Amino acid sequence: MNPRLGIALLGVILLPLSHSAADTIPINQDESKVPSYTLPDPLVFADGTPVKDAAGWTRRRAEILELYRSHVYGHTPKGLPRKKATVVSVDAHALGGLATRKLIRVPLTKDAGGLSMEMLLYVPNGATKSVPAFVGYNFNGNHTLTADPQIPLARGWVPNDRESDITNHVANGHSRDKDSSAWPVERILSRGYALATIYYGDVEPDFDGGWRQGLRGAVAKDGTNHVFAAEEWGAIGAWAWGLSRALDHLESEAAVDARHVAVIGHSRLGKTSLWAGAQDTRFALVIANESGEGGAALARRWFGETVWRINTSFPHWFCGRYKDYNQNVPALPVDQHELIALSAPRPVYVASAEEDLWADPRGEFLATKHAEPVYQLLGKPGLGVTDMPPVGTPVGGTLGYHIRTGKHALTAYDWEQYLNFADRQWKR
Ligand code: GTR
Repeated sequence: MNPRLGIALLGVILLPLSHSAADTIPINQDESKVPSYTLPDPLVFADGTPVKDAAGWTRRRAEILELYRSHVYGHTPKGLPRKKATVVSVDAHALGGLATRKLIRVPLTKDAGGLSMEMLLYVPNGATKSVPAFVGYNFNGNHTLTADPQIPLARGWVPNDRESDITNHVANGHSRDKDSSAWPVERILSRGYALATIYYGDVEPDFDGGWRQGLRGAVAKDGTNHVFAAEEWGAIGAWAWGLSRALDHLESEAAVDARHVAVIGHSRLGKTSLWAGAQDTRFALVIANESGEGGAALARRWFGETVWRINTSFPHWFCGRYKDYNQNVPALPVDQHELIALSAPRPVYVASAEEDLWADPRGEFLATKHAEPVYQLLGKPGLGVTDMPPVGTPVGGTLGYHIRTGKHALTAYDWEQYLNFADRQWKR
């Protein structure tokens, strides 16, 4: 048979199949089934010329950042209002005197009484100079980190089956200190770091349509009638912008060394910390805890969550254009090693958990590894290992990585590695 005719016939036969595959891209969790794939090279410009030096990387970096804006997370609108934050309360003897606790209201919109986020800041007492800090969103409200009754309950929407609007959080199980295992506050403080955290729902409630109650709705010219164009920002973009506003305030806190602020996030909030670190180079260190698909995991590796699946479950996280790649991931002009590389030469730590197959631990390791050439070009060691380390064996130079035992969570073990990593990077 004429080979062209053969291919045409095959196309006719496969067309209905590939059409029905549109809603059934299977989830693979079998390493032996992962097909080979080719990653875009962060050190080759779109026109095919190689990046040769740091100046070249600056230009290539701008190119990759633009691709991420146009195809993955969307563009952050220009000229968004930035208003000074207000310190609402100060307790110089928080946590039995270990720290000073501040509650800070950070406005997100122009109008007084408009949308704002509430930041909880702990600074260790007794430091002789300003201290480095971690900043990151929490999932269920600032009040869930510690038992401190002075911390106001989260306002507005909090996830309860991730869709309802709840006013009585405590009655709904969002009790004080329920997330304390994810936030070893006293340990962080006793290691000499400040900790700033914000409830992510303050910026945008996390469901499809949540933007109407959040930042993206508040700043759209046509408000809640807005229809998003394909390259406009999604929720991850809005959350990332909020982290930069948190850093704006930290720059005004004399007790905080704002040149040494690490941005940290778990899971969807790890995707957010990577995107925040990529866009805002003031973040001196970036941590993505089990950030998975759309975070540190390679999109082209068919393992765990897929582009199609994440766009279907969480259509609001990314820009509209990202959906174009649901059935055609190889056409994506970027892959996630390049998201990590956008933070170079600043240190980035990626972490996985052994049982968190959904997030593709090996894909998270490989993305970190494939970001390394950019670090090396800039004179930094990068990851410094060839193979994925065994469970419970943190590795790294400017790029850090570990896989620990257990499930999808942010744990004291993870924090211990982040504290050690920050100590090493900042020679403490
Ligand atoms: C999952 C989602 C992941 C990850 C996780 C989380 O359902 O598929 O991409 O973000 O949620 O944020 O906990």
